Amino acid sequence: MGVLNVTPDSFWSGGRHAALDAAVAAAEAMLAEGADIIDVGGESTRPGARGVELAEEVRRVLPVLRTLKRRWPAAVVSVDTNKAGVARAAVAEGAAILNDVSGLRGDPAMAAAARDAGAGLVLMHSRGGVAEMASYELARYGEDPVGEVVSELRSSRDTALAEGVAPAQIVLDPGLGFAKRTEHSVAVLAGLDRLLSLGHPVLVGPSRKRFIGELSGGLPPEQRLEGTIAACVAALLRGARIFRVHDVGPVRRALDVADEIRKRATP
Ligand code: HH2
Repeated sequence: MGVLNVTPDSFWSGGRHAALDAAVAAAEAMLAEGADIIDVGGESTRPGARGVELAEEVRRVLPVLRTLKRRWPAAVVSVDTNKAGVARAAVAEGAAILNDVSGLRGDPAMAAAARDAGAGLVLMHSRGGVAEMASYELARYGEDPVGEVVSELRSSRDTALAEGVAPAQIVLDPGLGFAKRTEHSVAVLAGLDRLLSLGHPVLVGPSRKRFIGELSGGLPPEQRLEGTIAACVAALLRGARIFRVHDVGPVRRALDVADEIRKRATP
């Protein structure tokens, strides 16, 4: 899953494509490099980011989505939003997946939007609102952080099911770096089997995040590609199947090799 941020303020400048032409060119490059999904997002969750009004988010996301679907009708496009209004407008333009970083906490109508469209629904673990969810403010856990993440995601999943979303529509994401210090992101990756036990495919989004920098001795975002690849490969071997990344080519090449070995490994 290639990240296409149509925002002026996302944390990694290499993933920011606010102008339509730049966004379409970036999507074309990611598709050529082997992306199976393009994830279009119009609202940054970087710590302290100002929330975006519905109309502004629609204005950012829709023209890009429309252009992508016109140029590549078979492309699978997801929309990274926690607003049901954006989600409904996006599926009307051909988005196949709704990626909700709030795990249905942001807008209770999101599940119905996924249900009515028959769209895929990514439920990511986070805590708090947009401005604080990617900070350490709410990274307060007891003895079993992974257990807390799994149980909070289970309740998001149960809300989706209660709203009539089919189990096969749902993908779960531990929300790396969201209300998680480095130790918590590492713990959820190491304990991915506990999330998989809920019975849904798992998506991970480690791309160039702060925990990767911290684990590599304090590197800035531009030097976090190798760490990103390592996290994706480790997650693949722990059962993740969708990888949300800025650098589609390098990650795809690494995962193709690792996956071949995984498939042939003796149990
Ligand atoms: N991470 C970000 C945004 N959306 N969605 C899912 N499912 N999983 C993630 O880990 C995830 C996500 C944050 O990264 P990015 O989009 O690069 O930054 P920003 O929020 O600043 O636009």
